[in-house]
Amino acid sequence: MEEPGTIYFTGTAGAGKTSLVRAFAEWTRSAGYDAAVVNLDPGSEASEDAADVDIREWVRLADLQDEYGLGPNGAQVVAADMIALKVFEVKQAVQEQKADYILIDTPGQIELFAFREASKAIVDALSGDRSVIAFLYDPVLARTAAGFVSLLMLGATVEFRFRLPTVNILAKSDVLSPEQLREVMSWSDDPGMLYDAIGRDTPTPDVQLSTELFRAIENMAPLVDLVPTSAKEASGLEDLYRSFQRVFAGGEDLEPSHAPSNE
Ligand SMILES: Nc1nc2c(ncn2[C@@H]2O[C@H](COP(=O)(O)OP(=O)(O)OP(=O)(O)O)[C@@H](O)[C@H]2O)c(=O)[nH]1
Ligand SMILES: [Mg+2]
Repeated sequence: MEEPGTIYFTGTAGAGKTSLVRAFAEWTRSAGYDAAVVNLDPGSEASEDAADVDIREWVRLADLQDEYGLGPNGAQVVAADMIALKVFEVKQAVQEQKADYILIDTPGQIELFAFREASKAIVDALSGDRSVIAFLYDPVLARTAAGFVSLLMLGATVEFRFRLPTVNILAKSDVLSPEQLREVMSWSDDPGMLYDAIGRDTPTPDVQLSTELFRAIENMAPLVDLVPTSAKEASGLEDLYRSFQRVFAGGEDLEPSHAPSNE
């Protein structure tokens, strides 16, 4: 059997990860593939029935808060490390699913997923050759030029941490008007449009971007290749599937898109 495709859905709090995982699982199943949903968020308040493998079976945020008298943030940090101790159990439960696609929902607080060593250990343990990060752009942030640039950098940081190819997604695209959607999409096609929009948002000369920073953005923006999706309207899911397939088909030749080339 071919190794399953493993997809980590990540993005800022409330970006739409859980909703997109579910909508994409439904789409994938209706297209005739087996998709297993894995919840890695110990603080999730969603029903446990929706996930095939749920970290809350082993680590639950509310229990940690009660047990150790921790606040929500402290408990998240402890939980992130405890998840790493359960990685063998999680991996076994995931393998038992025998699915074509493993869709992994990650914790709401992206810094816990992106910056803690424990998460790297989990991703290393669960990832095979066919693994990808799905990085969600929250449209509320993405629709301003400054927010778009921040997400561009955050996405690159996540990619750099995990060294996995990344598919960038404009989530909840239904909340944007057609004009807003066109503008946001133009920023990843044409860095000049992004630069103009940054200038419009920050007209004071001393807060203009330095040439060096703009050069970095100019190089990064075209690599973003945003895929607009909406879990609410179940739109863009086929395009998303194709983007994942392109990454999986690239196999070993595919390097993280922001990695410096050797040429
Ligand atoms: N309009 C619209 N709203 C959405 C969509 N997807 C999610 N939402 C709403 O956005 C909010 C956050 O959605 P979630 O799916 O819980 O986002 P999340 O990234 O998993 O959130 P955390 O795990 O708490 O970080 C909820 O109120 C959802 O109803 C979408 O495609 N369109
Ligand atoms: Mg969630």
